[in-house]
Amino acid sequence: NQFDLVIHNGYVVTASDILPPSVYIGLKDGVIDQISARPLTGKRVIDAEGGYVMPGGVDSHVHLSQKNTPAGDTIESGTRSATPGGTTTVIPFAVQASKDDFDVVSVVEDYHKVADGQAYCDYGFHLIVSNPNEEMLSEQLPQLVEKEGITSVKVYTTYPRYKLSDEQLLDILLSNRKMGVTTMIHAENSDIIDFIGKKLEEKKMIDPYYHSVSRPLVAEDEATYRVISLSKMIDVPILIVHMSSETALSTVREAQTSLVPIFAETCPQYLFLTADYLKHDCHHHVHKNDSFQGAKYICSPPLRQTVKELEGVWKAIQNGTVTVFSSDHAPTVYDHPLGKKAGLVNGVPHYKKVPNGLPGIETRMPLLFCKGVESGRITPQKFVELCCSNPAKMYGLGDRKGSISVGMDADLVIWYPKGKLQPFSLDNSMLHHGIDYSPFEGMEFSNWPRYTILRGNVVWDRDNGGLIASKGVGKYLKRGKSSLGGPIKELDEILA
Ligand code: DUC
Ligand code: ZN
Ligand code: ZN
Ligand code: ZN
Repeated sequence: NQFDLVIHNGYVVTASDILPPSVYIGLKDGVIDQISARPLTGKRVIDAEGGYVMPGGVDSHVHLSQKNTPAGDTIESGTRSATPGGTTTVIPFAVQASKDDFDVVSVVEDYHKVADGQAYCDYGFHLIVSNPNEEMLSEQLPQLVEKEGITSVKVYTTYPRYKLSDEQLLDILLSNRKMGVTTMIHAENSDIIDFIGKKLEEKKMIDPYYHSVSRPLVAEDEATYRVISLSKMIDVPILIVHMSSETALSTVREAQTSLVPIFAETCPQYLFLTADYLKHDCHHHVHKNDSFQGAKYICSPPLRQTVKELEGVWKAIQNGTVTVFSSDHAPTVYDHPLGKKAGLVNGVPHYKKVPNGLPGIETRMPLLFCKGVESGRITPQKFVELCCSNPAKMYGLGDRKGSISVGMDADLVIWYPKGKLQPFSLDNSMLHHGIDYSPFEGMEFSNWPRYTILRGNVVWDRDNGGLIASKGVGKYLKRGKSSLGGPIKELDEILA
């Protein structure tokens, strides 16, 4: 019984267990065929040398080839940057970019055309809804669920073009409840942001740094409380994306304690970066002499002010409030007239004109591995739960992605044994995305994915060839419904 690939001599980690290095994993025809206490033989054998063997990462929040982001990463360049960072599945967004475009079925078809044959890892699509009308909710969305396996939508409480009213949010929450669709919500109070924005404008406080001032914690706190209230009313699960506030996370935890199905996502930028990166007079060596470089760190919600605030997010990771750790990879090229430099008009910087978002697909797992697992803040199992298993289950991929179990896709990451890799400082030239910087440049890494395996094939071998997959190996994933909990009560008869 010859396997295509056998992996042994590594600590095999799932969200619940760590198996000893004596275990052998036999891969065949793209799936995990056997997990054995006795030796297995294969056409190829990888000795993990005592490193961790983990499921391939699932990055369930990335923006690739998005129509409204011309200087961003494409499906090709974004997924090229996925497997070298341990991620084997991504879920980017198809966008209802115009409020009048209710034909979201053709919107998704267009995204398929752009993605076909381009991906280096497996992918699905979420749908961003900017205007839910009755007909779209009752006709187009059910088609996307049934035919395309698009079982999640993202909605916004901010940005003029995307922002939904509370009534619109209730409409889509109810519709999603009836279809078993997961709702991702960007929660920031847009009136607070507009109000402060006007004051800053009057005072000519418009440098990149003021982006963070214009979007205070209270904007996230209020909107989080509000969307949880709306979710309670409908009794439907929601996942609040890219959370950055300890107070908002406490509100999530209270809701979870009272058994309301609220899920929270956070991202590396809210654990590792503070707002001083936005200032041109800070002392990070990466900023050199360009006073506009703070624009590289503009994202929403913004980087928070103090390390104490980052600690609040760490607490929510450690105590189980956070369900999903994603990158929110939403980059634009810095030195490009439609990228970050769009915020420099005739040499004058204006934060409002800077596209929001950071690159981070490739650094998501190495950052949390080095600064979470190796530093002892979280267990290896917690890491797998946040980066692999929970995002797979949340978005209807739990039967094939995010764990190491017989019958599941053979997507695996093998890390270096502790101490084997000489710690190094990150440089953008080490990354595989299409972006001319990383916000994490200059940070020290003590580990990195040594091998990444996608459906049984080694696609990343750091020491022998690097990225060895060709584009097009990634396949579209029709997803099922979330297995992470749903409504807890009968639907109110007024809503039925
Ligand atoms: N929200 C995201 O999810 N990504 C980038 C910017 C934003 O506001
Ligand atoms: Zn968002
Ligand atoms: Zn700096
Ligand atoms: Zn995003």
